[in-house]
Amino acid sequence: MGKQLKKAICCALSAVLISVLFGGCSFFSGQSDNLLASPCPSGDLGGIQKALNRELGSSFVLKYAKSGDYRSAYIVKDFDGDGEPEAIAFYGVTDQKEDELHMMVIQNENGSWKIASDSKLDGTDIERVEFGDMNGDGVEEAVVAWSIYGSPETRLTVFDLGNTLPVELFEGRYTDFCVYDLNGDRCAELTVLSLDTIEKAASCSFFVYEKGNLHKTSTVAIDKSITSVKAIHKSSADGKPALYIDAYQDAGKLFTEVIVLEDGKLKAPLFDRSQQSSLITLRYQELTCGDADGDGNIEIPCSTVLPNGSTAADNALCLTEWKQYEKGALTVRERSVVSKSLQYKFKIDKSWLGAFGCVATQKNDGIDFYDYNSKSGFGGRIFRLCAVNAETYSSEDFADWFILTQDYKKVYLAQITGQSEKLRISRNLIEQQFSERLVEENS
Ligand SMILES: [Ca+2]
Ligand SMILES: [Ca+2]
Ligand SMILES: [Ca+2]
Ligand SMILES: [Ca+2]
Repeated sequence: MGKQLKKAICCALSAVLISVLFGGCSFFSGQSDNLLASPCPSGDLGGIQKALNRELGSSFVLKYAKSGDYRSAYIVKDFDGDGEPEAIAFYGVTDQKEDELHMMVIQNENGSWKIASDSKLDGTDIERVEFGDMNGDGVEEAVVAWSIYGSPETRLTVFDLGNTLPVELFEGRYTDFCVYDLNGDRCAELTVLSLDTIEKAASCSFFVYEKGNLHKTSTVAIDKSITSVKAIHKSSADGKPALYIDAYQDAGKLFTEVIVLEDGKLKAPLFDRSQQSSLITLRYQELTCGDADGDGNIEIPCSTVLPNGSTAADNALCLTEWKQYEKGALTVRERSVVSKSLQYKFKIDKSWLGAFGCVATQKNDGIDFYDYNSKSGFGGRIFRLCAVNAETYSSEDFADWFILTQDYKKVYLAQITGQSEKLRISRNLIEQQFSERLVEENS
């Protein structure tokens, strides 16, 4: 790796870091189309920009991806596998009648950046860019998702950038997509989720590289009540690759669709064909899948409303059962009550089921736990939890509480306020069952 490259990467990283830290920098902005109006980046990134300016003058604006991991003005990567970096930049031509979207590949030749190719895309905006080696040559292809201003339709184009000119491997519509090795052959494939709001249909399709193109090899129907996708998790089920799609249903509720590959065919095992539904995982809090119990496997949060006395529906809370999909079924790995603002959870032992109720308190994202039994109903309050802003926390205000944990944002506290008929509450137990993390970081 040459000094120039290291410098370029350092610049790119520091620019991203600065923009993450200070928010306002146009380098990482999802909205800004106007980098050139802001101060030029220094060093080699400045070299890339100079190359663009030389080629295009000033009649262009850089286009930034609206979401995903690649949202900077230039993506610097080794696109052809020769060990040296190239850059791609997306830009719109401003002196045309209609906004034209282009992708430019810029190469570094003996320390100076030169335009290698310029391709016109049919859209006006970049939605997201992802990479994956789909043809197995050891170099990643680019999946460029784009849209046309004012149109709800989103499309993606897959480019092989390993040649002098970009080669288009695929182009088609998508609602969401994922680049992941779903068949375990060490090459990535493209899985495309499509919603057809007019036909009221939803499906996932699987695209595999063969002889210079991506070919659709399998499609599976999924729950058509999906209105939008919150997240697609690249994970596994039964030791094989699997996708977990967290999607919104009509009323803003989340559920999860699992996608696996069996004998080359896509399957959606949670989709009940007779009911045309996957709502077995429907939940009332905006929880996404994750590794709740820290065993390395992903779980799906499923919820049921807990007894809440006669408080307003807004203050009701759920028992969340984190279920692992394995051997064709959902198995509970952890039970917990998650605070209304999703800031912390309290793990519930199986022996507690049916013996407690919960009420959310608006102030400090609190949870009050109450005694409960099926005969006498909702009883007295047993203990309380809350999360106080670290800036405003004062120990005098919480003299009867004890601190569970704290970080630079929040102080998490608990207070024992009564006795339960069945549950043995102690400070030690509350400390054990409390967690300020809902799921492990890398899930
Ligand atoms: Ca290269
Ligand atoms: Ca490749
Ligand atoms: Ca594969
Ligand atoms: Ca787990």
